[in-house]
Amino acid sequence: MGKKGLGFNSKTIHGGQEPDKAYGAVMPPIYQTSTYAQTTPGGHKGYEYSRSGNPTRTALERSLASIENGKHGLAFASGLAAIDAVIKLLEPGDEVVSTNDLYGGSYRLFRQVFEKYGIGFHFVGMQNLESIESLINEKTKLLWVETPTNPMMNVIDIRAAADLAKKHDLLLAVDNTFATPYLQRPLDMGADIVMHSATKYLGGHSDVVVGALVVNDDELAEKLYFLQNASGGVCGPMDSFLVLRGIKTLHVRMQRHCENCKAIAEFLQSHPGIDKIYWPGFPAHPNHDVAIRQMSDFGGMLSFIPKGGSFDDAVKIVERLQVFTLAESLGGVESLAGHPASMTHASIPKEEREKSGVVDSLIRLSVGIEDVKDLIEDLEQALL
Ligand code: P1T
Repeated sequence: MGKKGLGFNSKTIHGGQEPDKAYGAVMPPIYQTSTYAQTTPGGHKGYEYSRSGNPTRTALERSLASIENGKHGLAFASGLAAIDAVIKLLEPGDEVVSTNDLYGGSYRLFRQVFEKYGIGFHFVGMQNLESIESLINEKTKLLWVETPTNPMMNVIDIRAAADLAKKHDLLLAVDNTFATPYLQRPLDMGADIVMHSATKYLGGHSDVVVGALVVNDDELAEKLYFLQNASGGVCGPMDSFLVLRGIKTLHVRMQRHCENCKAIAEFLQSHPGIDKIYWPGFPAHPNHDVAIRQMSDFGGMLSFIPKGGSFDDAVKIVERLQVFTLAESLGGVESLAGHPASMTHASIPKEEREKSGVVDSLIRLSVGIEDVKDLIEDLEQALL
């Protein structure tokens, strides 16, 4: 049947991949080179300079396109470099409507970098389509959706957002970092651009910082490729190799992340020291139905608020954890705990942050793939 009709679990391993042409290496070699010999000016074998293209990066870009069911993949130096390229598609005077609950670094890039260049941003709770639509005007060019959101775990209906984008002739970009294509494939649901911090689940081992975009449209791909090369925030060959290697186990890791996270969500729900838990797998989660419709499971992330709920209470809990590491980032094999108000979301003004629920006592967990009993025991002792 060839490689065309492969299922997702086979695509993570084979999608877009071929043995290396030079010696048949099964794993893509790390072409650690900045440049390529030419026989005559312009006489090269497809690569001339590693900002414009590198065979290891191409291997990653093909894999990314394959797992997201897209035509074109682009790999960047970080998730933020990938977002930067998307916003550079716009012109001064254009506007973006974005989720109000999103990674603090994305918010900082929008507000503190691109607003200076005359691009306007509106932030809104996107669970309600009317609230998105009320912000759309003739200047609006892009909907920026993160789902599930970081860190409040809201789930946004991608198909509904795609319908809205089509109706108003807007681009729809979906940050698929939390879900990964194992759980949801936004291009299949009508998105124009899917974005990743590949630093997280795609890399999967907390050893690399990489970003990704995947699109179907040839013209859009051409524009993004131009920006990738012209601005230069490209993914290096070693990092490309690491993410490719990570992707090969994405499906088995995600399965365990989801299982462990569910067990921890249920443990926290039964714990008397917990006030609120944000995890889309609970039937009481306000977007549970959308999550069931568009995701194949609920992922490895959750957030919670301990009873008492002060900044200091939350800090004491995360300091007591021993198997969970207190650290920024997520999506690695090891479990991490974070305190968004002082860490990942500190660049969002307190007033803004609290409007979307990111209060001082919120704790975020990236549940790893360790023995879940060890994770639960760790939380038990930290919550005392
Ligand atoms: O860190 P970088 O690879 O540049 O990706 C930025 C980014 C974009 N989108 C989402 C949803 C993210 O979570 C991130 C990075 N987030 C963290 C570092 C964090 O701890 O939340």
